Amino acid sequence: MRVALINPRFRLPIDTRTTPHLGLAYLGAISQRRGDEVRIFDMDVEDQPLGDFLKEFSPQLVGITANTPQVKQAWRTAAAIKQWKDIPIVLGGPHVSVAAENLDFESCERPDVDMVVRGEGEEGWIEVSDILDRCYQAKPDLTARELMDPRAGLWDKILGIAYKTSDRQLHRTLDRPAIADLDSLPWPAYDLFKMERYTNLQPATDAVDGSRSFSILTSRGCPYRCTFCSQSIMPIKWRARTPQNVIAEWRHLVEDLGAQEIGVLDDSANIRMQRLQDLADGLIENKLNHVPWIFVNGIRANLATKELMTKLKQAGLKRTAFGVETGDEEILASIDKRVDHDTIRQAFKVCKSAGLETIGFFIIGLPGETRETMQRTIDFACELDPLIANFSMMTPYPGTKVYEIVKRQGSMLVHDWEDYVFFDGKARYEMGEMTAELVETMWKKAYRQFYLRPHRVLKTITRKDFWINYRRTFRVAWRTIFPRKEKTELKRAIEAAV
Ligand code: B12
Ligand code: SF4
Repeated sequence: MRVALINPRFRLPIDTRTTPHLGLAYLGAISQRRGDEVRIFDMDVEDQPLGDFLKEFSPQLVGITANTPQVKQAWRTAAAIKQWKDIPIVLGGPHVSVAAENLDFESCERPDVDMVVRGEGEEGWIEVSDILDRCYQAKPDLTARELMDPRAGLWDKILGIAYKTSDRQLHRTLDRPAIADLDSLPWPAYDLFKMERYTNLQPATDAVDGSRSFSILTSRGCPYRCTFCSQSIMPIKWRARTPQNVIAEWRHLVEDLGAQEIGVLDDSANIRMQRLQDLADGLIENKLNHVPWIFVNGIRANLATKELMTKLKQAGLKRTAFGVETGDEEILASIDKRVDHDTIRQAFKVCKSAGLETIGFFIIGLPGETRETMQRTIDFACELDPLIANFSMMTPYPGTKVYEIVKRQGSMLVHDWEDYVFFDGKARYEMGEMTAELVETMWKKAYRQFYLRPHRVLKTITRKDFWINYRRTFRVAWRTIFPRKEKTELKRAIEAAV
């Protein structure tokens, strides 16, 4: 069967980097293993018009990924495909997986979307593909309308999906359990991407050629549930691949694909510290520790011991992120982060003494914030002094506790999913004494206060990475402080690309 996987075009209003979509890379790999002919069409880097791609490849099944700001573009893409031919179109990804807010149905209600796969997609995707393949073998020119005929009853046994039958009725099946054995999954199919068109994954190393920068996922899920974190994809059950399985993929990235850096994308890689120790030993024993790697997303500060971080440094770890979120004790307790400031201080100290670079993720505008609490966050960032401080404007994603709180007690300022991004300097909601103006002022102050301290400026301009990429760095800094006002123009440009 010919299968196309699409990443709908969605560039942030700042000069963002592009990186192969790991979710699509996994789905592509699993379709390849099934024996399908697979193409990934990443509209962020493609120059071929969608129509030409469809005519040339003539897919029989299309899967489109969608996080929240991308979902409308996913619908537009689906509409363009249906105009070409009535083939089945399936959506997946973080946005459409929020069944609690009926966001699976929101997409299925669109005339051009047939089905949504919620959560981790591999198993559902294969079951859908198996059924379709059997149907196509019996009748190669089947249309989606025929496949979605309620009398055919093809879909009701597949867990974790929502779909629309051709009588326009919406259906939802029970959630699918988490994938138990992650070692059973194939490795992401990087051969399906035009690797030379990508930059590297922010906030990884600047100096690395995008086609030599790879991501890896060594575990899935997170046992915590911070109130602001969108966890619609990964169930609360944390699962890990075995160190042997991870090392085999690592070797493939380094030796076959020439990786110059590797970004570990796990939500919480250090839940089991012994596993990471074993992984580190394996990287050292297998002489894979010469390629620098980074914990891109943050590891738990309460599980970052000196022993572990020193061993990871020996294993090639160059930089690690921590989700610090806030400098205020009460706000920290209110977001269920389950860590305290002294533990965070200790984690940064341990990393620095082990010779590791650090990244701190901070949020400006959490529920209950005041000017003083936001200032405490900025001051705490300066005290920790990571190499990179990233301040996000609190954006309440559907399905999170913050979203519930804001719906009940505040007022949302955004009503368009395309505006659910957090780097364009605009407050997303107001609540209590937290006005949009205050949050926006404090967000800009955060960047200014952190990066314009004299020792910081000196540190920045004496780094080699900075000079290799200084044009881009200035552009991003400028766009961060002065975002493009003509958002509509940006949206028009994106829409025109379909
Ligand atoms: C790496 C990353 C990025 C990277 C790369 C994103 C990318 N294209 O992959 C960058 C830095 C660019 C990025 C940017 C943003 N990100 Co981001 N990102 C992540 C992160 C940390 C890992 C993504 C990943 O690779 N996961 C592992 C793979 C295997 O999972 P997956 O991609 O979700 O795919 C699986 C399922 O979703 C499903 N699936 C996905 N697509 C499809 C399609 C079909 C047809 C099917 C059947 C199934 C399916 O099956 C896949 C395999 O199991 C996640 C956190 C997380 N835990 O996932 C956040 C996350 C996806 N990001 C998030 C957000 C908010 C953003 C931004 C909007 C932030 C912003 N700046 O404003 C932007 C949006 C950028 C854009 N262009 O869309 C949120 C999304 C929340 C939401 N409701 O949409 C997440 C979940 C973080 C969080 N916990 O809040 N991100
Ligand atoms: S912020 Fe980090 S620790 Fe908290 S739920 Fe999300 S991934 Fe887990």
